[in-house]
Parts: sequence; C-alpha cells; structure tokens
Amino acid sequence: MKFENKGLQNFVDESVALCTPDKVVLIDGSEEQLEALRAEACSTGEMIKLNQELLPGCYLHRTAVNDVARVEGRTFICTEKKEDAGPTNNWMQKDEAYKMLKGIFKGSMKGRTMYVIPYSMGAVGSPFSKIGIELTDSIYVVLNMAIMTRVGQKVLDTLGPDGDFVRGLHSKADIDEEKRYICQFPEDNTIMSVNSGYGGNVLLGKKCFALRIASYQGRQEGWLAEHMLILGVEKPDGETKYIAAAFPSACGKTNLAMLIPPKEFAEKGYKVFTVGDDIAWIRVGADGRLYAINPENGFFGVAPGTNAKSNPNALATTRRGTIFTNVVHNLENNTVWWEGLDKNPPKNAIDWKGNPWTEEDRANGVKGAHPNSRFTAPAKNCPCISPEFENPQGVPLDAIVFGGRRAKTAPLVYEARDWAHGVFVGSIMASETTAAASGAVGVVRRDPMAMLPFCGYNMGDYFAHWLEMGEKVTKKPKFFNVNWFRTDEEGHFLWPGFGDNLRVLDWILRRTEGKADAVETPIGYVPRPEDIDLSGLDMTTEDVADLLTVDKELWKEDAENIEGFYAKFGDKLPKALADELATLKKNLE
Ligand code: GTP
Ligand code: SPV
Ligand code: MN
Repeated sequence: MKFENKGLQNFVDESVALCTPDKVVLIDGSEEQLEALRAEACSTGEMIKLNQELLPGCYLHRTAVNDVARVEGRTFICTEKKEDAGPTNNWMQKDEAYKMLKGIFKGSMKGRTMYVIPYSMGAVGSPFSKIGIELTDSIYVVLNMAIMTRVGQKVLDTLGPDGDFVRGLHSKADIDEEKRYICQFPEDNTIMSVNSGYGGNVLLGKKCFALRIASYQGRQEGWLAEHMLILGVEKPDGETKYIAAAFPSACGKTNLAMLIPPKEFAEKGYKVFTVGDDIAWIRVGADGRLYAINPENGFFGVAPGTNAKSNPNALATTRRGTIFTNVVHNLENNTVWWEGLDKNPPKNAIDWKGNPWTEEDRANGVKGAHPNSRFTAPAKNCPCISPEFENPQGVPLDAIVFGGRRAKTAPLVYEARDWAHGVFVGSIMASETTAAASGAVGVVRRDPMAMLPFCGYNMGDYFAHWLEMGEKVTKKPKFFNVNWFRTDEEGHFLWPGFGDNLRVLDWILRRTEGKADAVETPIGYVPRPEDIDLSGLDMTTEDVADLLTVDKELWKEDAENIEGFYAKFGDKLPKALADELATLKKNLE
C-alpha cells in the first residue's frame, strides 16, 4: 500500500512486517466500504443485524466475557523516565515496553486483514483538530471509529505529505487477559493496544489519544485535554451559556449533556444543547476566555439506566446507525434491551454473554445486559445536538464543574472562591468506582478532575499546568463541584437528578452573572436553599438545606485523606495546592 506521507508509509510498513496480516485495507470513509464491512462482520457472527424497520442501521456486538471494560491495571504510560508518568500511572520504561509489545504483536494478524483508519479528532481541517492513524485487525473497531471520529480519505488529504499524526496499533490477538496491554508512549505520539476488543481499550481515538496522549500534548502546547462533557444552556433571555463538567466514568456526563429541562423550566424558555458527552479540548481564545471543542463525532454511552424518562435524547440518538455492545438481544422482535430501559424485559432473549436469558435467570436477578454495556451512536442523531457542535473555534466556557459519586461528604453544589481554589476542588475529587473499569465497584477513591485513569503524564505536573493556564485566562470561568448522589440512611438518592439537575445549573449560571446569592462555608460557597428553584418539584427548601450541609467532621476526615493522597506527589505538588489544603484545614477548625 502506497502513501504520500512518509511517516505513514513507514508506520504501515513496519506494522505489516511485525503483525504479518494477509491483507491491508485502507478505510476511505465511503458508505459502500463501511456497508461491505458490516455485511462481512454479520457473516462471521462478529455483529448481528438488528430489526431494520425498528432500528435502521443498527447492530449488536458481544465482546468476550473477560473483556467488558477498561483495564486500568494493564494500562501503562511508557516514557524514558518513571517520574514523567508520575505516582498515579502504571509505568513501563519505553524501550522495554516496545520490546515486550513487539513480542506479543509478532504475527498477531496472521490470517487476518489489517485496516488502516485515518481519523481526525475534531472537525476535519480545523486548527484545533489532530489526526490519528489506527491500524487494527477488528472490523468492530473500524465501524465504531467511523461513528466516534471523522474517518477516511479527507483526513489523509488534510494530513498531506509532511503532516504529523498519532500512531495507534491495535490487535485483538487472542483476547488473552494475561497479555492484554494498553500502552501510551506520549513522548513518541504512539499507542499500542493488544488482546482486547472492548471500546475504551481499542477505539484509540478516545481515551488513549484524546485524553492520555492529548493531555501530554496540551501541556507542551499550552492547552487542556479533559474528561468533560460540554453543554449549552439557552436561557429565557435567548442567550446561550456553556458549561464543561468532569465526572468520573459512569457518573452522569452523557445524562447531564443531554438533559431535558423540567416542564417549569421549559415553559420559561430554557433549552439545553449538547456539544460533547465525554471529552473536551480546551484552549485560551484571543479574547482571554476559555474555548472548548468536543474532539469526538459520536457517543459511546452507558446503556443500562438509559430510558425514555431518564434520558430521552440519548435513547432517540440510538434509534438508527448505532452499534450496541453487550446488551440483551430481544429475540421477540430482533431488537435490544437493557436493565432500566423499561419494565418489560423480553421473555425470549439472549443475554450479553450470548446465552439464553431465562425466566429463572430473571427471577434470580441475573442481569441480561452487562452493567458497562454501551451504545455507539452518531452525534448527528442527537435531537439536542448544539448548532455549535462543528464550530472549529469551540464554545466559550462560563463555568467548569467537577463532581463525583459521594454518598455523604460533598454537598449538592458548592462554588470555589477563585481559580486556584477551583483547581484544588478538581484535584480533590473523589468518587465511588463504577463498572466502567474492571475491579471492585463502589469503593471511594480520589480521582482528580476525573482524570486519574487518563492523565498521560505526572499528575503533579498536570496540577501545575492547570494553575498556569489560569494566568493566561483573563476572563475566567467560575468553578463548581456537584454531587447528584447523596443518599439517606437506606441508600436512596436524596436528589432526583437527571433533568432536575438543571435547577443546580441554573444557580451556577446565575452565580456567573452575579445574580444569585450564596453562603460562605469552610469548603466554598453554597447556595441559600431558597436560591435553588424547586418549582414543580415534590421537594421542600428544608430537603435542599439537608443536601447542602457541610459536615465538618466528615470534611476533617476527608482533609486527612487528601493529605495522604497529596503526599504521593512529593515535591511535584504545587505549593498553591498545599496552601489550599492548609486553608481548608484552618476553615474546619
Ligand atoms: P462514561 O461514558 O463512562 O464516561 O459515563 P458518563 O459519565 O457519561 O455517565 P452516564 O451519563 O452514562 O451515567 C452513568 C450512570 O449514572 C447511569 O446508570 C445513569 O442512570 C446514572 N446517572 C446519571 N445521572 C444521574 C443523576 O443525576 N442521578 C442519579 N441518581 N443517577 C444518575
Ligand atoms: C469511560 O469509561 O469513561 C468511558 C467509556 O467513557 S470508555 O470508552 O471505555 O473509556
Ligand atoms: Mn468517559
């Protein structure tokens, strides 16, 4: 295969020599080629074509049962020096990593086709966009990348003869858990992923490039790559304000990005528009404000819990051109189902493992869909996609929101005092772990800026980079922290969440405009309970007051935990953050 771009030619030639595929195919992005690949995947059983009347263009795929989520324990940042990966990443010396990986990739594509996917993160040709090439032996990966990113010849044309790109090599190999590696080489713009077929491990444009590699690039080039949704709120006065929010995996980004305003808000004229649901690339504009783009072109969303009430926009987005992974196959009408879709689980069905999902299974509470089952859906399907979605300059941010799953400590919402305190609030984020990564679920861990699994360099340097960015932003957004997940003694959520989260965003936006009051607490500003608009909600101001309490004893414990976490960073911890922690402790006395 011949390419005009020398670097690309070398990358493909070397990878072919290493993996020895039978055939090499360039993905040109044409519908004919994609359609032929869908047919091929269906003929081999890799995908199942769903009911084309009810779900046009939709397919079902099941991964291996040992391969259903990101594997953080097998994800590595490979650099020359350990210090550059930092205390929160798994590290491998990069030459050793190459050597070890080459052993595993050797001959891994024998008998298979290698697909060459040129893709753009961000609108093709936009100055904020970056190009990647993924080489893979999986049609499922090709078809997902064609939804999640912009792929094909137009990307190669933009790359030109001398353009640089991120190299990504992926092989399913034998889906051997013991030899599964997701390796990032930020110093070399290279990603190598082997022995997995699960989204976050293999759609290399997503977490591997757009966060791990891009966060490193962002530090070199003076911008930020963040695990954030981006949404626009159009207010009754017609003005649209943009918010970016970082929540850990499976903590509500897709849901917040697509929220439907409560009836009372809709009647007043509030509208919400989705710019992105997972990743934001953020730069300082010429006017001194922060601007964010969503580098992706689709949504790789959590299926369970998505329904006509919780997230009708997400559901509508998945009704055509969507690939479902590890959900229930409803044999009654050849469609799909998952827990929380509706109250009628199909009687004649196949579970995510590919086995009949029986009456007995259901009676025993055996789940039909994997808790981390997903849909891959085109952004253009989304009924509330923002008119600014393709804007190459991005959207200006008025608020940056952090949040996680905390049963107790964090109040419904609080506001940081300034930029440095905002960075502190992001850096102390903590959340209960979810099914999005393999390992125990429900364990509280610190997850700064929701980037713990995604930061491509030393997180101490990452904090410093956030602080430095503040010096360049002359018109600063405000920082907030939210927690939709406070529970009562029985573990029930105290806040209704979902669409009602707009009530909190509304206070946030009014704060950015200097139009809402707040009370100062040891951790920052919280709303007066009466400042959260509860109209139409079966909740009292006292209930909200409960959600806003700041329990000093719990926060003292948290401060101890933060201190322990911060200690990992040694002298890489910026002094400004150590000072913020000291202030927090003093405020709690
Ligand atoms: P990733 O794609 O893994 O990054 O996840 P995400 O952050 O986009 O999470 P998503 O919006 O898919 O939500 C994950 C889970 O959280 C789903 O089961 C939702 O039902 C639940 N969830 C989302 N928003 C809320 C909320 O406001 N309140 C409550 N109680 N649950 C929520
Ligand atoms: C996440 O886990 O944060 C996701 C899904 O968005 S994955 O692509 O697996 O990373
Ligand atoms: Mn995510």
